[in-house]
Amino acid sequence: MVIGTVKGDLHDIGKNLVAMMLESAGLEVYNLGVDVAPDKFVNEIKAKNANILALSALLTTTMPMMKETVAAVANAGIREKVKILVGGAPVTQSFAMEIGADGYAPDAGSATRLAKSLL
Ligand code: B12
Repeated sequence: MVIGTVKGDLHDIGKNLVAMMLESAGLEVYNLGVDVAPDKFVNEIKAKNANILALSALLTTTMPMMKETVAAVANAGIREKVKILVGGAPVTQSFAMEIGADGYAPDAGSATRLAKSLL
């Protein structure tokens, strides 16, 4: 799994909790950090052959970057091979559906259950 906070956003406490929980649940997690551009996510998905992409955003102003990242994954022709999870305080289930993500979870515990159910 590849995880990161989207471009323009420097919040990482919640994202790191999600990464730690998923790692302790047995997933191989590549944490790209904060302020991650869409093409970097795409390159890492390809390089690591990841089947889950987890995106975090804490700012309403960076939520659109989640949509751009989903679009970049689709444009790279790898949308079918990766499940996309989104989260962060301003993110909702309906936003996740609107941008074409595969799932949303409100906290690290439910993110872990969701990721396992999608695999
Ligand atoms: C800590 C903090 C900061 C720190 C970040 C430090 C760090 N290393 O992360 C600092 C001081 C750097 C910061 C900066 C800013 N911040 Co700030 N920050 C916060 C604060 C107080 C807490 C966030 C946090 O860590 N919460 C604790 C963690 C555990 O919770 P969480 O992030 O929500 O994560 C959980 C879930 O959301 C979920 N989750 C998170 N990611 C993911 C991903 C996936 C895939 C899934 C499934 C789930 C998931 O699971 C996590 C664990 O349960 C919030 C207020 C708040 N109450 O949220 C404001 C807040 C997010 N910040 C805000 C703002 C405005 C800013 C600044 C713009 C301020 C400024 N003028 O400079 C800058 C932006 C910098 C940038 N470009 O990103 C606003 C955003 C408002 C908005 N509507 O967009 C908030 C809401 C404060 C406020 N009330 O105004 N901030």
